[in-house]
Amino acid sequence: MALAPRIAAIQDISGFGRCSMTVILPVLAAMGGQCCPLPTAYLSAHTAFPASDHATFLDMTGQMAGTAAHWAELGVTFDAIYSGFVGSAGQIALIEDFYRRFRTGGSLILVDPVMGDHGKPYRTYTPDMCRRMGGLAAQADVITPNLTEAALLLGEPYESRPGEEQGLRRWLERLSLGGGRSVVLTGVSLGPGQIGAGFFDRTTGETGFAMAHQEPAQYPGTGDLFASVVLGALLRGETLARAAQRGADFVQRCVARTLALGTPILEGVQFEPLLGELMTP
Ligand code: PXL
Repeated sequence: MALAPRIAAIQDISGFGRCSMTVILPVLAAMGGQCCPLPTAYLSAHTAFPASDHATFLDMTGQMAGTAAHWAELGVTFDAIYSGFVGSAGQIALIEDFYRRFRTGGSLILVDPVMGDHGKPYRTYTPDMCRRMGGLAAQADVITPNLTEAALLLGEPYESRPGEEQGLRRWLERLSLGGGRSVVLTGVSLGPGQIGAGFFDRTTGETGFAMAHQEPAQYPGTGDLFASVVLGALLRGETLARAAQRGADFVQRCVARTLALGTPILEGVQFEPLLGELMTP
C-alpha cells in the first residue's frame, strides 16, 4: 500500500463559517492525504461575516518559525505545501522560509493567492500584502486564483477581466509566467448557466476549461473547497484537467445541496455529507 501523501497546510483556522483549514483538512483526508496544519491565525469566524467588536483574530505568526524548526528536527518531509489566506505580510516571508527548508524536487507547492473576491481585496489585506502575495505565488508549482486575484497578480484592473475564451487563454498564459507554473483560474464562465475554471498545465502546455452547471448562489469558502480537491487529485496522480473538473463538479454539487437545504449563505456549503464522493479516484 502506498503511503498517504503528506501536506503542510499553511492556513488560518476560522472557527465558524466553513473555509480554509476547516475545509482543507477533511477534504484532503477524504482524498487519502495526511494534512499537517500550520495555522497562521485563529479567527472566531471568517471575515465575510459583518464586522463586530466581538470578532477575534489571534495572529499566530509567533508560532510559525518554531513549528517549522521542530518539524525539521523531527525529519518531517512533505509531498505538498499548500498555503492560502495569510494574516499579515510577515507570514508571507515565513512561508518562503518554509519553502527553503522543506521544498524538494518531488514536492508540489500550491499557492492559493487568497486576496479578495468580486473585484475587491478582503478587508484584512493591504496593498503591500497583495504585492508580496505575488512574490509568493511566483515560487509555486500551481496557483489557483479567482478572477479578482488574477487581476491583482497581473496588475490589471478587475474591470478589464476577460469574459470569453480567447481572453481567458491569454490571462492563463500570462499567469503561467512563461509556462513555468500551472494555473487554475476559478470563477470563469464561457456562457450563461455555466461556471468553472480555466487551466494551464505546465507539464503539457495545454490550456483548457473545466465547467459545471452554475447554481444561483455564491458561498464563502468554495475557493478553498475547490483548491483542496484539485490538490488531492494531483497528489493521486490525476492530470490538472481532471483535477480541475473534479473540483468544479464537487463544488457545484455541494452548492446545489446547500441551496436545497436553505442554510445561511455565510455558513458556507454543506460538503460534509458528500465527502464520500472524493474517496475514490
Ligand atoms: O476562503 C478564504 C478565506 C479564508 N480565511 C478567512 C477568510 C476567507 C475569505 O473571506 O475570511 C479568514
